[in-house]
Amino acid sequence: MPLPASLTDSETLVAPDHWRCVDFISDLHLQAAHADTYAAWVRYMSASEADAIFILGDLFEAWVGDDVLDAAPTAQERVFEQGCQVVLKRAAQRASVYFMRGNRDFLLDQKAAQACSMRLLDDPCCLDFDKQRWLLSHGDELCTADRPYQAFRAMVRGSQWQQDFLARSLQERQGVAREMRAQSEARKTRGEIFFDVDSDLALRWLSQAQAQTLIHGHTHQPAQHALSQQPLRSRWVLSDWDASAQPPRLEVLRLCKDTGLRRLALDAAIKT
Ligand SMILES: [Mn+2]
Repeated sequence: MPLPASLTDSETLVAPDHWRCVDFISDLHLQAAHADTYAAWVRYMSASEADAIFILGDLFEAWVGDDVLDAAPTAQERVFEQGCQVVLKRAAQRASVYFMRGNRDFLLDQKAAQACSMRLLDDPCCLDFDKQRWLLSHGDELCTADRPYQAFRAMVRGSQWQQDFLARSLQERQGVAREMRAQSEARKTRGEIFFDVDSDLALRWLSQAQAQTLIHGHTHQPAQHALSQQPLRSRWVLSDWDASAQPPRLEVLRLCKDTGLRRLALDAAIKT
């Protein structure tokens, strides 16, 4: 499997000196129907102590095109989309907010990013912070054993498919997105095998990027994996968010100059 083009002429973000802490979150799967998780995210975005917030994909359960921001068909959806926009813009006044597309919100583009004051990141990309290089990715591209998904991904990331899809009406696109989610739920209920990140490929990405640590989401399997000792390489997996789970899953991965990487529960991550 070749390395992604974006890694070979890799986008590297150099953190400004004054940044002390940066946060990573992903897989919030925000949607109008899940008010609790949305409310928790609003609390987090309005009071995080970090200098920068990196959203590594699947912020939204679905994103069918940037026109949802001004043309969502139902009042509930309009309130939700516009609420998200306000929350992101406010957060961007205090911190730098970065967004990388996930497999659910891969259609979020420059127009919405600008309207929400987020800076779009390539997947993968590098962050130089605290004298180290960190490799950031959503993570779905690394789950190579899931061949049907990789074929689907290659199709929907192509410009022709996206042009055709975006040419359809908003209602039609939402119908397609609902169908895709139902299929994915059905696969989960049937207990189809769970695919994880390919460790060898993760190591190759790291060595190519000359980074020590990969930070990604997507698999909803929060953990820290040692990939190699010499040189020291590891990957940290972000948790998904679900305020209704018992116990609730609302976790932030914070990287600070003095303390390195730490997982924080929502209440520990915000100013009170
Ligand atoms: Mn995902």
